[in-house]
Amino acid sequence: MGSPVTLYYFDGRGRGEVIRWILHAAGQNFKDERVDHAEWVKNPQMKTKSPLGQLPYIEVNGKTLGQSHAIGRYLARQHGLAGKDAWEEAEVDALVDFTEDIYKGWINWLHAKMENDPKVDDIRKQFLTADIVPYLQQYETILGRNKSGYLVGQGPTWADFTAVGFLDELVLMDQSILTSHPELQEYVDRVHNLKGIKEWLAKRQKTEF
Ligand SMILES: N[C@@H](CCC(=O)N[C@@H](CS)C(=O)NCC(=O)O)C(=O)O
Repeated sequence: MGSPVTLYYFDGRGRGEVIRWILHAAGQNFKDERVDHAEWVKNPQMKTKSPLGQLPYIEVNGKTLGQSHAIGRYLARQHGLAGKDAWEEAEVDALVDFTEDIYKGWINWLHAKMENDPKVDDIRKQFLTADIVPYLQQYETILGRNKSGYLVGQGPTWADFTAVGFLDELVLMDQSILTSHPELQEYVDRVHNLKGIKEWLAKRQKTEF
């Protein structure tokens, strides 16, 4: 069942959420330590304590590991959520990186919004009407080709958790975004209904991001 894990992240979904999904889907208990952002900014010791000066990081057996994708890969491998062989693992990594590329666009919009950037509406429009289009098409193509209902192999992997976590953010930006993508809506529902994820989503506190 893996060694006890403590996850340190801000009180939000962000880059911590995929780690939570992996652990919840795996049924592994963990300590979900929420770091107060104001405290993080004013207390430099908190940054020093983290392995790379950033969040998220995990603590396992007295050791710490940073970078959300390294953490995701490490945990997913332990729980059969990283692909069944080296090739599938590489495919999963490719899909995680693919989602990361467009997730950065979402972060760009979020920062513009939080900083009251006067260009925020243009950034949002460009992102929702242009930037995400080829990504949504690719997800549809891959799901259509793979037939299992998931992006890689015959079952869920953490590539699905990063993709659906991202699609969830899109829906929060524009509730009708998946209306013209019924296969993606079904995919999102399928992942949301996975054991462990479903229970987590039902009890998760609402946070801004
Ligand atoms: N590539 C890193 C990015 C980590 C990152 O940007 N963390 C942000 C929060 S999402 C952070 O720690 N910000 C506070 C700071 O840098 O002081 C990962 O995926 O973990």
